[in-house]
Amino acid sequence: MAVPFTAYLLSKKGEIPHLDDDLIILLSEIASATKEIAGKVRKAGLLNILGSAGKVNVQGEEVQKLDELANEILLERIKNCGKACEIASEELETSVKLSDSGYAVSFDPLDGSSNIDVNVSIGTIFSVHKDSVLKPGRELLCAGYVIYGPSTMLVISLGKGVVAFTLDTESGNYLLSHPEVKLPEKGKIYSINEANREKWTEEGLRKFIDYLKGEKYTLRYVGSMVADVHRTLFKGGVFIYPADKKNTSGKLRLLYEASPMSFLIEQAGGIGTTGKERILDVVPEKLHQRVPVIIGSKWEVEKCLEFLGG
Ligand code: AHM
Ligand code: MG
Repeated sequence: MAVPFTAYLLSKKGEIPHLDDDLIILLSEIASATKEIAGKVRKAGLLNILGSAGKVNVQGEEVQKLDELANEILLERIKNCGKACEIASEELETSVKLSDSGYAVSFDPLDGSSNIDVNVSIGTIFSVHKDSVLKPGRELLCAGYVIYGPSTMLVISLGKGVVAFTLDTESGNYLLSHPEVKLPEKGKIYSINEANREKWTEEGLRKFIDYLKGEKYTLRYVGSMVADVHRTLFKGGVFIYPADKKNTSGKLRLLYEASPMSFLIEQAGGIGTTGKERILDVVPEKLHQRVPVIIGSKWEVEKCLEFLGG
């Protein structure tokens, strides 16, 4: 019988020193919130929750109804469980401060907004720091994501490797399905929005992508970071969202996307870099800071850095 998520966390208490009862309660609550979101995502077309909410968020992006709903579900659940001192969300301009110390949670409630209306995989990304969200990724206690795909999966790291759970829709439990997720040292896939090629600021990046083509790599790009990183974690290769003339620091947010995903990729044996420094070493200056992202298998990321001259 596969192990349910909370039972798994309880079994790891001795092994992972920072995994105390409060963190277990918090993570179980986050998992539970994502089950509620998964339920809404599955029935979205029937509940009149597709389409735009008619607002623009702090990032200047159009808010989808499901973005808003997922944000409310996570926010309420995390607040009510009483274990968080601060909550930061990609959809909120400022963080919600609840107390001076405790667990600080950052999340992107529904990543891959452009795919919501077309029934393509989307996800939730979350991470936990001690006391404040404005800390570098190397100090994370935990990071994870849930992918709402053909099956709903919860992928998480507590700083000792990566494990994955699959939602059993019959029992309503996340059950341990992948006890050890390891990234292949080298893959065959690159993932980047190549339509922006002429806008990329680094000539070395264009040369790197041409090199991969010469090496017979294939391109996969969903446009949901969760889906693209999920594939990269399991199959290897590289996912890139670079700086370009329009987005001079890239598009992806350090706190909600780059840092948690980099934590997971590193914990699975890969590398995450901005092209200039390790993503997990970037000290956030502000909540919605963006960074260029190059993450994936060791071989491809190191090769990319060679092309970038880093
Ligand atoms: P979102 O959080 O508003 O959904 O934006 C982030 C998404 C990522 O999931 C994805 O990697 C990227 O935006 C895709 O951007 P683009 O359409 O420019 O390729
Ligand atoms: Mg996002």
